[in-house]
Amino acid sequence: MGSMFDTSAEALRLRAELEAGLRARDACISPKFLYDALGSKLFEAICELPEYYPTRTEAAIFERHGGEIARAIGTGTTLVDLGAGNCAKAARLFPLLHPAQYVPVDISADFLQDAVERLRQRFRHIEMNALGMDFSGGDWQLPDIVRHERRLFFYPGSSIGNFTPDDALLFLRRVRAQCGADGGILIGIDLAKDGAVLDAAYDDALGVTAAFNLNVLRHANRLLGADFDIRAWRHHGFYNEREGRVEMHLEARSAQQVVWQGGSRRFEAGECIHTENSYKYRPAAAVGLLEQAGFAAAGVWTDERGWFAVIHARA
Ligand code: AVJ
Repeated sequence: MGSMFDTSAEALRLRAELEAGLRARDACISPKFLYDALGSKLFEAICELPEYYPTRTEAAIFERHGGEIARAIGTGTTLVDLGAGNCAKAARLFPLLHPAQYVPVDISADFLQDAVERLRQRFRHIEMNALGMDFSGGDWQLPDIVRHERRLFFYPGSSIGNFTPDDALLFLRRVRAQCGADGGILIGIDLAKDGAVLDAAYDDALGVTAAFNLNVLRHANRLLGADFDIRAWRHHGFYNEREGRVEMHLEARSAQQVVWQGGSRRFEAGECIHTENSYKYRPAAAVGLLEQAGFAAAGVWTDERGWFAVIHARA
């Protein structure tokens, strides 16, 4: 019989990436590893927190300007939902956008399948094709089942913030290249704001973000057969003003040796694993990034506090 690990090429690649990050002098784990089944649920819980404003603020923008946004885009698109998660954001747009095909894409494949199964019952007339895929690298491509006409890439929630600005540009160029005729992007981007608001949003009073961050070690234990002791690590989430980004780290509470299948690493007390960057943009910089990627920004909608922007750009 097979080993206890998934041996598909994709799984092997993910394990190699995870291991390389753990071996690096400045240890890091890509934020995509935050989203195993439990991680996706913890992120859903984060979105309910009073301190975590992005989801709520973005939803309010769609609530208030959805009609106008939908008129700018038009109906009958191929809606490609990048990082779809529970598909709730896209589902709220269905009654406005009436897409011809819905293509949710997420690295958390099982979580996504469950969500799409439920969605199919509610919207029987929309063709749906879920893709369990990692689109964080530079070489991803949509398969042929995705219609080519009028692709609208939906990238909400400021997930773009996980990329450095340079990588965000490469990512957006990749999206731009796959838009097809009359395509575009509808993207949600978190905006630069007061550091105290950001600090609270990424280090909440309940400790849900701490659990979300620490859970990446459980995921690593499962993927690599590692023996991270979760209790031996502490969550940090804060705004780094100089870099214009929120950072999440896990700090070793004590010196320890972590062992996994085929490797090990010693961490000193106080040593950190960098697990996430979340870049915050000024509106002009966000539009500039889209234009550099070859898009033409067609509409920018924000909330009254100017905390979050939804941007529609044509390919
Ligand atoms: C899903 C990447 C947009 O950066 O705000 C939430 C993830 N990390 N709390 C973000 C996250 C900590 C989130 N994104």
